[in-house]
Amino acid sequence: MDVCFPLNSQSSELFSRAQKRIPGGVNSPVRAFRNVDGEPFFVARGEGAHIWDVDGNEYIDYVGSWGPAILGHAPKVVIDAVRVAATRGLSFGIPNPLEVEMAELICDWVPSIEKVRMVNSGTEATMSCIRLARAFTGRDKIIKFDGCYHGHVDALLVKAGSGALTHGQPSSAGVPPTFADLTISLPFNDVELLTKAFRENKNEIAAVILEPIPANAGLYFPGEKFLAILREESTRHGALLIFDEVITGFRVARGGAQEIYGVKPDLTALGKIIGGGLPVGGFGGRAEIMDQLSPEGPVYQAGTLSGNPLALAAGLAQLRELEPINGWQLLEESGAQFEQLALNAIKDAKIDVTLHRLGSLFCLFFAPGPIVDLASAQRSDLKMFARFFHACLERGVYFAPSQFETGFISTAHTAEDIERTGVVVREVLAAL
Ligand code: KE4
Repeated sequence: MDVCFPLNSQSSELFSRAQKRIPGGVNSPVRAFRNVDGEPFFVARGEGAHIWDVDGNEYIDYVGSWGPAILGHAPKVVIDAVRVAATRGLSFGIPNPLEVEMAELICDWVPSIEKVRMVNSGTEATMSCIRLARAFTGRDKIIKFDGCYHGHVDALLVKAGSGALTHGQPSSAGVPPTFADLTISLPFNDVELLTKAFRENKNEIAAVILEPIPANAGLYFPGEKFLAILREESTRHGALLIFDEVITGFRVARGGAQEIYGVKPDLTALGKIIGGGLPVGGFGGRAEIMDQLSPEGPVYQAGTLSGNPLALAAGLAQLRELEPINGWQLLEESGAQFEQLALNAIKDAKIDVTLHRLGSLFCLFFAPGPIVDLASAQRSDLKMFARFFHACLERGVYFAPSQFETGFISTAHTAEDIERTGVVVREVLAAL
């Protein structure tokens, strides 16, 4: 691939039109390139690990639609499944066989999930988990962690990560103080403050919700026993433990982060990968909790397009493809190749960069380590990150346009793609 200096006349023209009719010109804030003082390009198409913008510039894509594209863009198995499903009709609002197949696959791959309900986004999944936990426990308060992002749920837009953090609204306007007051946000990995919060809110905590591997303030990891302690403390205090595995689910392992760390949550939120690129979320857990949901129980939760046959056809095709190709092994090998190249480049660079990587997830913090929570992630040099981002983009490598996001490698990234990326990262870090 030649070094490309993005021509962006058509993207610019589209962006100025978009800004007239769409707030910020985008349908989701993270796409706005605000954190990197830039203007977004507009994508024309994607194939495998590559995307092309409307001006014909080609990029190796490490955003992958923020997680769903674990097989890369337009994988044949998914496209074929969607094509067949589409000829049968797009939506019925009637139970369809794919809903049963998806529920059985999720429960088989994630043993903590005895029953599951499909929704249309990760936000709907976490929102429903919160409502369910409050009903099941009869309590109102929620514990979350600074920098963890769980979608744009009122109850969880308190010190949130991802775009909320990127755009300086970790605690969003429009959330009534009475809602926010029911959410206690703590520093991730801080066991002392966790036990204190439980002590000071005795019998009032309905649930603890977290990304078991936080990926929305950059990528960092739970301390040695942190997840096990969360499990013990939640059980001790009669609170539910909710793992938001919208990013990690089916990516870091077939059974997600809970498989890696051997900790069973009471509820799990899912999304992204399970839709194969179409709008799907899901949430599940212990049957006695899930059976509180209408029409079985008193907790109402619904959706016109929940269990949509096209979206489930895409998600099932994608998930089922991962096993025969041993996708998780492929992702680990590509992740390790990227890590080695990046670490070598960092070693020779004259600036502080901390690389975190787990499987196909990675983040380059422009800050010295250790990075264990939001506060340490916020030490990053955002201007340096922005320069890094644009210099890589000019060389045909598209990383997430924010320091407070995570990179995604797919099974479609070839050794050559990653080799090329290593060369670009080395060149750019050396020039910063
Ligand atoms: P959605 O409602 O965007 O499908 O999912 C919300 C969500 C929930 N939980 C976790 C751990 C998530 O990462 C997300 C969404 N992730 C962001 C990117 N970090 C989506 C990108 C965007 O907001 O446009």
